[in-house]
Amino acid sequence: MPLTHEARYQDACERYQERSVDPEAALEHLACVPISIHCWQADDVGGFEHPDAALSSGGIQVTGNHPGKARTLAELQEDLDEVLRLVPGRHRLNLHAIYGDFSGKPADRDAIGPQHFTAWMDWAAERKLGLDFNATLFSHPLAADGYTLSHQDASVRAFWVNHVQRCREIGAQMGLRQQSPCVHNLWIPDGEKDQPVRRQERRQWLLESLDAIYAEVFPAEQLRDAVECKLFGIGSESFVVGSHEFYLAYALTRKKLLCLDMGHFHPTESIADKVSALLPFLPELLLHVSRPVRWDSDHVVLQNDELNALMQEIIRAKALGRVRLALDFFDGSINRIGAYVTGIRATQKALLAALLEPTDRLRDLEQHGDRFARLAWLDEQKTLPLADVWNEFCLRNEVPSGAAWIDEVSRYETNILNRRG
Ligand code: RNT
Ligand code: ZN
Repeated sequence: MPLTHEARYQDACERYQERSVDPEAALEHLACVPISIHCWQADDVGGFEHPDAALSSGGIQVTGNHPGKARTLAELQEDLDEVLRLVPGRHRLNLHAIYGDFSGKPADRDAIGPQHFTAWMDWAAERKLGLDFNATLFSHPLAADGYTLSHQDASVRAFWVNHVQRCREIGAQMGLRQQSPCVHNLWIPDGEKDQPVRRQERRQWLLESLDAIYAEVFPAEQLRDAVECKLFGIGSESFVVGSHEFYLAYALTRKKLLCLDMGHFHPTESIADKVSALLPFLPELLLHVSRPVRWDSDHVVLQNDELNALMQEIIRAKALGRVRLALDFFDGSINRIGAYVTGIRATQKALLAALLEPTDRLRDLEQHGDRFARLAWLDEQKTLPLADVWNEFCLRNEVPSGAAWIDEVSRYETNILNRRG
């Protein structure tokens, strides 16, 4: 007779309890952590400004043409509803400015306003989802030469300053309506393929643009501002204006959130280690959970060592209240809904694994200098029955447990995605 899930969960609980870990407490904790789900995986960062818009000129790239890409706001919402059916917990939706409701009345980036996002605000309210927001400074003629807020032409800089100001207003409206602060994140593609000589001027222009953008102050209950650094991108291999040092200094002096994207650092550089290095100085961090593979920073997230280490550091620092989790990946070569669900569930599993760590015991061993036992217990932890606790979380949240969601994604592909033209 195969064991029932109940029996397995019971057994798992006992095994964690032997290590002084309470799985029930971990599940309660996990239920309170929203993941800000990026809107841009379902349509390859296309947005709705033009009927056949494709990601362009942003130093980021989507590859693949798997059928069923969302082409309209309605299709994207349909896809997101399917995603939400397959992931446990209550989450947030992270919108980019190019995803507004522009039906019939196109608006340039410097002319968008909250009215273009009423449809999303209604949609999110019905589902009790919080919204986050991002200005879009790519896929636009005024970003085509690789510079936006640090452009040499003051009128181009002013255009983009205006855009980001409008985006912050939209974010503040969202925050007001949902009674939970909207995180507005700013990433710009500015940089160059080959060795510029005006690094200093570029960074000075960016600094001035940012100060102009943030001159308007919104209540913290409505809006939180984050800035995102990067090491390099496609076409910005030699120089990125908004580097880590630049934005770290900016966030520290201007009291902004720093956004750390897991794919924006040197390949062997640990983002996990940055959590405890930055939190003594910054009020909050925003994380872009992603998976770098060679030159790409945006592969579908998996529960790998990097992700586990990141979650462990957040939990060990008791910093969940000060670290916001957002996703950032896009893959057009596989079922896009499957990509979403894989990444969201992987993020939650890594978080659960960290919540199930016998941290008190490990601390104790460390304090007593028993480094061998600390190492051994850390590795022992990896083969404990995480899956049974995870399945319990899924069942309590009425979403498929185990691998059952994979068939659901395939069914959605047959019934919905393959019928899109
Ligand atoms: C790009 C940044 C940025 C984007 C999104 C679409 O390298 O990671 O966060 O991925 O804004
Ligand atoms: Zn990012």
